[in-house]
Amino acid sequence: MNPSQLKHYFTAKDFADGIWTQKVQASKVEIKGAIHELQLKPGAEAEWVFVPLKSGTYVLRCPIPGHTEAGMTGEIAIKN
Ligand SMILES: [Cu+2]
Repeated sequence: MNPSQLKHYFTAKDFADGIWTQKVQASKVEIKGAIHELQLKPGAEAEWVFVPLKSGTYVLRCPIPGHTEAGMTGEIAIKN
């Protein structure tokens, strides 16, 4: 969910290679197949259903200039 007035990206290098995407659901559209990146426009909401394949810790960030520096980062840990 992106509750702000700006668009944001959700980019996690390597993360997309370590999962199997079952579907991405947004509004009335369901997308199936390999997904590597989502862009959420202001107010947008999307559901990403996936099966993790590889365990590891992946860094995610918003690559828009200034956003990573402002702390728009995170971590996804997949454990098995
Ligand atoms: Cu951002």
